[in-house]
Amino acid sequence: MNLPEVLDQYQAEALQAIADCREPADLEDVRIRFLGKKKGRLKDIQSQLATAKPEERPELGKRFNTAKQSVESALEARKEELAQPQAEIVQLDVSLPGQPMLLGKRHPVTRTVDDFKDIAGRLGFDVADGPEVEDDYHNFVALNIPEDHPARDPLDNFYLAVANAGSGGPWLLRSQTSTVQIRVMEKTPPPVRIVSTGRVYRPDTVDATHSCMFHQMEGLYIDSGVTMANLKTVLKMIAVQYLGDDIEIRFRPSFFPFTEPSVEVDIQWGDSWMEVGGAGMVDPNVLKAVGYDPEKVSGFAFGLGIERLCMKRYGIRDIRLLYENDVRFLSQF
Ligand code: FA5
Repeated sequence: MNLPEVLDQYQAEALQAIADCREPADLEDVRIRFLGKKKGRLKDIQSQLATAKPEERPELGKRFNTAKQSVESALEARKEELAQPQAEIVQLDVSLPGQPMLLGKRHPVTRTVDDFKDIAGRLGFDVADGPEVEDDYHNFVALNIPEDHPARDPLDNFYLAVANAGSGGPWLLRSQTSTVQIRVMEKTPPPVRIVSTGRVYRPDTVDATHSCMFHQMEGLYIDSGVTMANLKTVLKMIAVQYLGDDIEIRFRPSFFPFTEPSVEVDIQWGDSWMEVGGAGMVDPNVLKAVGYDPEKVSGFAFGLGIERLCMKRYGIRDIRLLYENDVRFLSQF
């Protein structure tokens, strides 16, 4: 056998012997047999190396080192393997109490959404749903928002790259839940009494009270003889049920293209006020767009910002805390 063959055989036999070891003590025997300084097999090979031709020696030297290293690392690896199961057996004490399972909780925004649905349900509102990817018609046109209105500006909306593809576009991530008013009225004759909660998207500059994604609850009540007094009463009842009897709520005259008259709704926020929603009497043009007769029915609509109401209830001063996914913060609620 020439030297490379001897090395191959040496390596193969050593690796097999290592794999066969069942105890750390067996491993030590194998180490002595193959690597031992005095009588180890390596010793023999080393002496053969000395007699090799000088020009073959560097190559053979390399081969020798590789074989030696592979045996050494196999020994080391097997040593760790053999140590492990034993350690596990020693560590496993079946009488110890188990690790407590961490139970998840509902996110405060989810809780607020659920609370609002409950409150609205008790006031006689059904729950409706609508898509987050909307077409231009439901987000703007049917809501009486004309082509040149600033609310349609590409800088104020997340238009989608599929704009104009297929029918119905341009498409965008809805900027308000008012879209659901239209979707419900399109397929339901009056009377209608619904709320709809969900995510909306706007490229607003993020600060303590603004996020690019937030939630709204839309409300819509259409029947004969619905008045602004009904709207104010319903909003006050929702605020009191969610925030308590002593909540101060204020209505400010405002403008929305789809309501006339329109108001903005504020709640007490420290020494000042926080805007939490918009509302008003549904504009006759909107009623006409869905085929209702504005001479026969009237109604109110409102859109509340869920996060801001949640922040008021739980004393959260910055909306960003709700979306940082910090379990230490979220587990407090
Ligand atoms: C609207 O979105 C109207 N659709 C509301 C409405 C519905 C009016 C029905 C009339 C009839 P506005 O843009 O003001 O209105 O938003 C309503 C509420 O959403 C705000 O009062 C605020 O509470 C919340 N909101 C608006 N922008 C943000 C934002 N970037 N981050 C968090 N909350 C926001």
